[in-house]
Amino acid sequence: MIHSALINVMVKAARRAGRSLKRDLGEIENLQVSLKGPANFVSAADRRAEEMLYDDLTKARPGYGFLGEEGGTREGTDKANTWIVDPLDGTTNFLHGIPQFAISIGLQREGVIIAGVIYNPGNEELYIAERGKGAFLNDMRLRVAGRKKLEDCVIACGLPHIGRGDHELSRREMAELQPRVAGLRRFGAASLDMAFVAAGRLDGYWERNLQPWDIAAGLIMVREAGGVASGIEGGDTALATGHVVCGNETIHRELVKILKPL
Ligand code: 2AM
Ligand code: CA
Ligand code: CA
Ligand code: CA
Repeated sequence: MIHSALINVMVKAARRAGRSLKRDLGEIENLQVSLKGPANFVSAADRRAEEMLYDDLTKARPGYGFLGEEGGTREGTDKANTWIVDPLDGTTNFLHGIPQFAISIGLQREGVIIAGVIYNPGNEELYIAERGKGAFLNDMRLRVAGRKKLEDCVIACGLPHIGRGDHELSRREMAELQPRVAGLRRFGAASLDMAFVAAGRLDGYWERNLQPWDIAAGLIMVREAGGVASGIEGGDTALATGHVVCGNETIHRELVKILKPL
């Protein structure tokens, strides 16, 4: 599979940052970990990976803006293009040695996400999407699952952390969904949840109170795999609101129907 020069830049950056995360994973005991807020951990691994991504992406595409979880906004001279980067999505998993974490890189052009790369360095699964060109997992073309009945579906969700989000709302969501699906899952890395939807491993996923870097790459991944990704109310508002729901067209519609009124 031959990808564009742009995708190659993103993949190369993701792989280098991935090697850094793997080195750090080997020594999690020695990593400096601090709290940004309740249950909101950040480690030297997150920061190191983000600086590598900033350096590589900025060197390859001088002038592009950069929005990263740890460093915030770094404006570029090119106002049309912005990298949206999570250097380590699933930090809590990472710090517990649970191999469900990823590097997530999205490229936003004139307000639209046009490319995404999600890379899990633990199992070397590399997800790629480019606008109009499809989504791929290690060069295999991806397609969302085809299940049409919620009762056959495995759906993933997010749960609010201590001190964040609406816990009562989350309980109502669970109470509605749990009895209607084949299985509910909570993996803890938003980018990979969306990549799993793109790959047809999960039939659907929803989560509230996310940030642009959690979902930028995931949104294009799901869409390029033929799925629908939206805000909870069904419009193209996920990046703006931080609430996301996705799946194939039917399951997405079913999820919105249940979640929107709650
Ligand atoms: P992170 O690991 O990059 O912080 C899982 O529910 C998602 O929420 C993950 O994508 C995770 O991204 C994010 N997350 C985890 N803990 C968080 C917290 N305390 N506050 C905000 N976001 C969090
Ligand atoms: Ca974080
Ligand atoms: Ca994240
Ligand atoms: Ca992160």
